[in-house]
Amino acid sequence: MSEKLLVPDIGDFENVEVIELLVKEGQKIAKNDPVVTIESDKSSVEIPSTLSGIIETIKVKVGDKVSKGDLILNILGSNEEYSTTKTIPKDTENLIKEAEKSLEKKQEQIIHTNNIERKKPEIIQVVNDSDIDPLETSEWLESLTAVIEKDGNQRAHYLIKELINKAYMEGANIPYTQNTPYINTIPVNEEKKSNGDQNIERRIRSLIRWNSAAMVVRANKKFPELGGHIGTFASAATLYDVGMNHFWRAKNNKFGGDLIYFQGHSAPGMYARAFLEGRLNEKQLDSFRQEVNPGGLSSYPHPWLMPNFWQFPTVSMGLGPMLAIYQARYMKYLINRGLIKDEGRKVWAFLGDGEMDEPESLGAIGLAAREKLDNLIFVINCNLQRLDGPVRGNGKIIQELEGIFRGAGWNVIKVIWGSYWDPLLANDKTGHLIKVMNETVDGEYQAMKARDGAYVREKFFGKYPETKELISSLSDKDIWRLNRGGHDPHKVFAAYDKASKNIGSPTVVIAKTIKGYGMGKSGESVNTTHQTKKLDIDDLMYYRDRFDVPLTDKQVQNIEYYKPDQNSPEIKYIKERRLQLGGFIPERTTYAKPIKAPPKNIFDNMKESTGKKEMSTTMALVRMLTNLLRDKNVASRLVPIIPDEARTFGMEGFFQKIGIYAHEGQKYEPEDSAQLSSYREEKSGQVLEEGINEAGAMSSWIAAGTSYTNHDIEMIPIYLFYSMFGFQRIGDFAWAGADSQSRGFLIGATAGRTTLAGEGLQHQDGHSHLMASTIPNCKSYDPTFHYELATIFREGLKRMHEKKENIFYYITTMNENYPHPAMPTEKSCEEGILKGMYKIKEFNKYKKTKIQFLGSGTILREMIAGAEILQKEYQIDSEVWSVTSFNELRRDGLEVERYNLLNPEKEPKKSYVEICLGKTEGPILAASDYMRMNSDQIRPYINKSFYSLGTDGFGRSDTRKNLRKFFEVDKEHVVAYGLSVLAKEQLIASKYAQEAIKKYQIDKDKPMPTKL
Ligand SMILES: Cc1ncc(C[n+]2csc(CCOP(=O)(O)OP(=O)(O)O)c2C)c(N)n1
Ligand SMILES: [Mg+2]
Repeated sequence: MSEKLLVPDIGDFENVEVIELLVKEGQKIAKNDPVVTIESDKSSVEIPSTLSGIIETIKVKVGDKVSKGDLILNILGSNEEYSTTKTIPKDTENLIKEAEKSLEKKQEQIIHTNNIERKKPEIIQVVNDSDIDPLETSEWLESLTAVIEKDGNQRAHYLIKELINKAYMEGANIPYTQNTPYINTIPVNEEKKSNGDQNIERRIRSLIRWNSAAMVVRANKKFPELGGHIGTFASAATLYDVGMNHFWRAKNNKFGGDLIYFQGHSAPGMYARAFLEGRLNEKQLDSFRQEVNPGGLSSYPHPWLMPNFWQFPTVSMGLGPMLAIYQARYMKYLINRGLIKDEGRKVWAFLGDGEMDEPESLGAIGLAAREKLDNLIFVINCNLQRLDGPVRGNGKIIQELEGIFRGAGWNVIKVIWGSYWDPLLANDKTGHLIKVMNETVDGEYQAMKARDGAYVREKFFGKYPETKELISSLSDKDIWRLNRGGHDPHKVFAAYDKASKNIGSPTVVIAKTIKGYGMGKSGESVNTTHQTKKLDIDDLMYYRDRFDVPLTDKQVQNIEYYKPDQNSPEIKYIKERRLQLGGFIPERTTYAKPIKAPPKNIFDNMKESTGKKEMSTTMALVRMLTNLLRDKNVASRLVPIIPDEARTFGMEGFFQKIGIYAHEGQKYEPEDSAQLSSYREEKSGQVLEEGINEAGAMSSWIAAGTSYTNHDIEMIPIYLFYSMFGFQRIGDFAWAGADSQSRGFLIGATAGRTTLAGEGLQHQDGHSHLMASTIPNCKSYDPTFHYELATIFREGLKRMHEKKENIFYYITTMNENYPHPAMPTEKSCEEGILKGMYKIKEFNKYKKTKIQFLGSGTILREMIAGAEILQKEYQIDSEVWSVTSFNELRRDGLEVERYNLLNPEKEPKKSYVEICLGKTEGPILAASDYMRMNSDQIRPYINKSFYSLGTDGFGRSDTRKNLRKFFEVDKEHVVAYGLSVLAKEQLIASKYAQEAIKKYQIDKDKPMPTKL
């Protein structure tokens, strides 16, 4: 029987144009197959079939206007209604899944709690002066102990929670704290023991410590200007070594590899380890920070400079933590979309406690918890110092971070005290030791480690008679040996073990260490540690002795590296450990297959004139993406990323079509569920809808753009944003993305100072191209017409994703609607579009006077209109050039100029600008919707009079027409300035210019827009 397919609810729109028929009569279709594309002036969407069967008749054609309820086609043989009633409703299904999951989890927990071997806990009564009834307190505590013993921690936790709830309901104002006492999170009896050989691991660690310090000292002895850091790695060596020996699995043909974000300025430690592993040689160590010649070791992790070694640039504080969070999120995205296997891979990020002050460092921790990123582990090295001094001299950074992360929903593991403290804490029957630990501020902790055991005895243990008594049998040396958790491999191992087994939330290991650990008087725990890059002979001797490095005094004086023989137990051990863990880390490789670029004709509809139909380039881009989603090679690899602007760019159709990624699916019936573009969240959703979060969106873009190396799958991220909130907002991330060799598209939508009319000063972008030009591997384009955009986009797909060039594209698109002409048929047009300019129009009627117009973006249209007026009203000929990229033209010019200067004896090469304009007649007037500096970039590469117009100054809200008049880039100004230029060049009389200025009411006395 025949069924009707009607236009569904398309939201607020009526009379929307059909722009494509995607099916034919007689064709067999399945439910959800797209049948037509419709386009309003704001967005274009495909209408999917709600029925399956054979198409009997199609009732619409291209160009028809349709509204809700109109008949699209008749289908024969359908017996399926578009209805969800036959399946379990989405939210019910989710509910069932959720319930099943939580049942499983509960059972797991019960098994887990029963398995823990628990030492009978002793009651530690924390001394508190405000305790008005200590006896009552101890009764409560005893009851709690009994519960823990009998029914376990979970039960105790439940009871406490109920008590708090009850007190809250009774009106008690209970102060809330996210903090636990200043001791390790993992009790001694629950510490998982390492099966490693501790002696040999210590020896290896000592050698790595020595070699990394030696590398920095040697480099600075030779060239004192080079800089470098010793103190940071010295504090973090154990944190890294335990990971390297026991936890971090490398990428190989069987496993995707854990991803480790190393703290930027601990790089010397990574080089020193690679030296022992035989991956770097002495000569390379000696070229630390000398990166100009091949083989030098980069100052910090920079994949651009060491593309086979470093994976993640981290040295700009705060980027690493955010990038790592989004990397972990992206890994889950790939898994949930079925693009990679779930192999239990982890993302580890090493951060400094000072670095945590950066807003970015904490900016996305909520997302990590919300998305249950249990594949993510932060390790914060709390050496209590940053560059200038203490991180929190008057407070406690570890407690502060604990509160913040716990509050955000993370699993927090504090590693504060080393094993030597265990017996003291066990004997602290009165709770005074914990009391001192809680009371002592970081400034004091730091000062103590800059002194000696006697000082610690007096200042720390001396605070109370009970604590003084506790250490009465210890010598000052014993006291000095009381170690911090982050320097104790047992404690670190236990923390990592627990972190890597945690399910359902991200983990942060907060480890307490000493900055400059082992550096002695000149560098340990002192405010200047961070910048210590030279050690004198006494310090070096001390360092050697402290870590038992087997070097003679003479060798120490020569600051020699130490590498044991290939067959030594140390080297064998280090290699065996890495073999067990699958290979070396860090190592950057890629085995991703290229994505075949779509056929040339995929964007053919963009080469035709749109006739009278008006369209913005943003809309043209969305159309292109819709086309791409039909290309089987490309479709699944697209990663559209949007920070809450899909509707602004007319992309809401993507919500239904490919879904919004949501790790928990959609637990609710969306408000607009009846509509075609309803808000659809799905576990396998493709769109990354990041919310109002440009930094996060950019981090996702980088994760997806480096997928080819981190996950061995080439992906095509396309991040669309308000161009004003692009580079200037996330510039540092863009730089990191470039360093990481991210491949993908950045689309600065609603671009241009006057093209975006109503939004005003903070929205109107007149400079993003200049910022884009600062990044060497960023190709940027400012196209005007749909075929230019399509040509650039396809080339980008080909170069980046098929040919695997390490470049990325920044393309601006606009929201101005206008008709688009057909692509010129000259062969050179495509080449010109890609190189940066081509001739789009020539006015040739009078052959008297001529001017060359160079226009970019929407201002090109003002120039074409101005040229027409000049021809018609002033008999002046012109050639109009569409400049798709002043940036690319400048790059070409720079290179050609350099070649010519370096080869004075040779025939000079011509820049592309000169090739285009060298033989043309008349002066040049260039303009764009950006600052004049944008077009001025090419001035040096053409030996002709060159003038420019642009939108220098603060943006402001007004109509497009008024804005263009204000910034003097409308067609009237093009005419007046054009005449003036010709008068100045003595090609016409000045009276024409004067008349035009008057005619168009151009106020000569108005100050420069930059002054308004
Ligand atoms: C955005 C940014 N600002 C400043 C710096 C310069 N800088 C490098 S390391 C450092 C101090 C880092 O302290 P912390 O994070 O505690 O690391 P630690 O060396 O103590 O482990 C500073 C200010 C930088 N690299 N990046
Ligand atoms: Mg620090």
